[in-house]
Amino acid sequence: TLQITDWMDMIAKNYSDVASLVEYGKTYENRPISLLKIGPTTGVRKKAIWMDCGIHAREWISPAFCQYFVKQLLETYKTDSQIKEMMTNMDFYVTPVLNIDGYIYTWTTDRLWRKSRSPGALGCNCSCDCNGTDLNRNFNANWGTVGVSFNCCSQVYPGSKPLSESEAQAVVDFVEKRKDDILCFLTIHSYGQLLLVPYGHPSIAAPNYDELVRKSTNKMKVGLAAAEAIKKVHGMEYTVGTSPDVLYANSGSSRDWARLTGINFSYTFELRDKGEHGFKLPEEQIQPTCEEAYSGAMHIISYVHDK
Ligand code: ING
Ligand code: ZN
Repeated sequence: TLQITDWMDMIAKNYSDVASLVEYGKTYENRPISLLKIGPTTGVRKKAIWMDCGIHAREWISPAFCQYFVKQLLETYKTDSQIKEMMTNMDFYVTPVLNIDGYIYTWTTDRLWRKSRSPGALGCNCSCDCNGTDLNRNFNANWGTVGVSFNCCSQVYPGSKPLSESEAQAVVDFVEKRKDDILCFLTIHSYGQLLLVPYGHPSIAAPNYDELVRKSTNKMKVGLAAAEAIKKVHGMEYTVGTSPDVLYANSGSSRDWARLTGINFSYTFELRDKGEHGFKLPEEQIQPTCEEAYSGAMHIISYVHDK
């Protein structure tokens, strides 16, 4: 089995007072999809933070970050009063690897695999391995309109219909049920050093775009200030904006879906680097990348908590 699965079991066992495993779906190859729910049971209904990693198989720094994030929370909440207060008021739902089938495939067969592992569209055949749907094009958010290809061999094949993939459906089922409580939705990718806000579609704008990126009450900023917080750690520059602003338009992303469903704060993190090593980020950069991203994520999380 996946080492990360063993690690999740270990965390739930060793921190059973504040951490538990929740299975909320199955992958195409029938592996359980689980998250760690972090936060003490208080007897009152709590707000929550969503974080998922490993929606794209080859972006290995992403699952590493989710594990770092969980470890930091659990190792610091007893002594750090701010983390303790946040954990009292909010649960953290963290999925370290969403696309488990694809992730395993990157270890066994093809290091640069991106998509799920389900068979493509009916009648999809070519000499290459054309399995898989881009899970970050499969959500119900302007599905199939921009930044996709209906060639099933494409890396950005959006699937035969919205939510054709069980992995995407699992996220929707879990989040929909709790959407009134989820204050922010963070989905972690690599690479590019970006903090992306809704929407990926060029002709729609989030009503709170200004707050997501720039300014708000009390001169606090969210996106740009998160990028500042990241820079303070190891000097790395992260760019903040929508996908069409910073790179290219896309549709069907989980970030856009989360914003459309009413979660006001929805961000994609694109971790290191800017392309020098790309998906094959050197081992010595894992720790510093996690440290800076933690600082950026915590800026956003404390903002939505205090708001
Ligand atoms: N990037 C994301 C993707 O789904 C994205 C997000 C979209 C970034 C458009 C920039 C522009 O393609 C990765 N790395 O998966
Ligand atoms: Zn990605």
